[in-house]
Amino acid sequence: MGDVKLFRTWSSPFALRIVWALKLKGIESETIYEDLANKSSLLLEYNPVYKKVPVLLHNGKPICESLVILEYIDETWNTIARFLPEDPLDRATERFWAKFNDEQVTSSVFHAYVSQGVEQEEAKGPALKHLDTVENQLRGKKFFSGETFGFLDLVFGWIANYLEILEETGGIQLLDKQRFPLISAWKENFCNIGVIKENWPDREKLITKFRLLREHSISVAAAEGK
Ligand SMILES: N[C@@H](CCC(=O)N[C@@H](CS)C(=O)NCC(=O)O)C(=O)O
Repeated sequence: MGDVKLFRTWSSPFALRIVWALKLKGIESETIYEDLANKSSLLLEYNPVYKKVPVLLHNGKPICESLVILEYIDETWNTIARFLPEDPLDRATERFWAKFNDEQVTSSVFHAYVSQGVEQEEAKGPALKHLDTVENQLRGKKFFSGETFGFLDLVFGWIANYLEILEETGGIQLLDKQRFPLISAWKENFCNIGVIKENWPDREKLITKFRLLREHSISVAAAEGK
C-alpha cells in the first residue's frame, strides 16, 4: 500500500470524502490535522495552487482536490470496493454529476446559508432547484450509482449530514421530506453504512463551528457593503 498520509481538518466535508474512501478500501493512513488559520509549510508545499485540504500524500507524492483524490484511490487500490463503474460512459456520467455537485449544488446551498432575510428567500430558489435535480438522479435507485454504494455517494455524502447543520445554524429549511422523498430515503441508507456513520465529525462541534463561520461570512459581507 505504501506510505499514505492525509492532510485534513476535522470539519472539512471535502476531506471527509477521502476519510470514507480510505476506510472503505481498508487503506491504512496517517492523518495530519491542519489549522487553516495557520497553514503548515507542508500543506503550502504540497498544494501550492489552492492551499486547501484535503491533500493525499502517497509515497511522498501529493494529490490534491477531493474528486481527483477519490479517483486516484479507486485506480490505485483497484481490487477492493470499486467506487466508479467500469463502463466509460457510466464513468463519464458520474464525473458529470460530481462536477455538478461541486460547482453548482454546494455553492448555491452555501450562498443561501450565508444570506439573510429577503436575500435568503431569493437564494433558496436556485439551491432548491439544484436539489430537485439531485433528487431526480435517485429515481429508481437506492444509491446514486444504483443498487450499490459508489463514487457519487461519497460526493453527495455532505447532503446526509452537513445540510442539516447548515439548516439548523442558518435558519433555513431546504431538505423537506415531501419535496425530497428520494434524497431522504437515500440519506437513511447512506447513514446506515458503518464506515459512514462511524466517521462523522461531532455534531455539536460542527454546530458551533458553522455558527461562527456564518457570523463571520455575514460580517465580512456587511463590511464590504454587500
Ligand atoms: N475543491 C476542493 C475544495 C476543498 C476546500 O474548499 N477545502 C477547504 C476546507 S473545507 C479549505 O481547505 N479551505 C482553505 C482555504 O480556502 O484557504 C476539493 O474538492 O478538495
